[in-house]
Amino acid sequence: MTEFSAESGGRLKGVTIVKPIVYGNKARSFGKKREEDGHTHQWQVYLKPYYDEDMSIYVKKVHFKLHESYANPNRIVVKPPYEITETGWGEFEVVIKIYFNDPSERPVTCYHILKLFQSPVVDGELSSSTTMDTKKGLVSESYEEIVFQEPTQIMQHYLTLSEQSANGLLNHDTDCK
Ligand code: SLL
Repeated sequence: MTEFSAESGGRLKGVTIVKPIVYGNKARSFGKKREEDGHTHQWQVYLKPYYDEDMSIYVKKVHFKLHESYANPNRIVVKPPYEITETGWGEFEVVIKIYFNDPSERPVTCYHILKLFQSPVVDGELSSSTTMDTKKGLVSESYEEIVFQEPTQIMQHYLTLSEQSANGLLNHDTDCK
């Protein structure tokens, strides 16, 4: 039995739940600079579960903050797929802020450098990878774990339900060795 005390704000003592996630972007070159706006690529930036679970059970919304050169840089996605498709010409940092269905759970922020061009140097970070695939185009992804320390009872319920919705491993380009 896990200890549950009202004094601790209804949090489950000693309970830790970890959710593996993947965030990143895909990009495809137009092969030329577009006349009207100078854009060169179409890209998608996204957040997805590492296992094929339904994140909407515990995620309320995902806020993608794009570069200020975009007309409306603050994009909110309230249901999966947590993804934004855009076109552009440059690389920049995307701020991905994840809000949870339990408002007492603080939002988690991830930072992703949107990649359009394959750089000649290999990524230094072990948790991220950039690959070039003839079918998928460029894919740049990071692996992360959201750690829920002493969640509330309702949050634990959401997190467990979401795990039960998982069908197994999704296909990922990040090699987490
Ligand atoms: C750079 N620091 O100079 C970066 C900025 C900005 C990217 C990249 C177009 C937006 C639009 C776009 O790709 N902005 O025109 O809607 O490389």
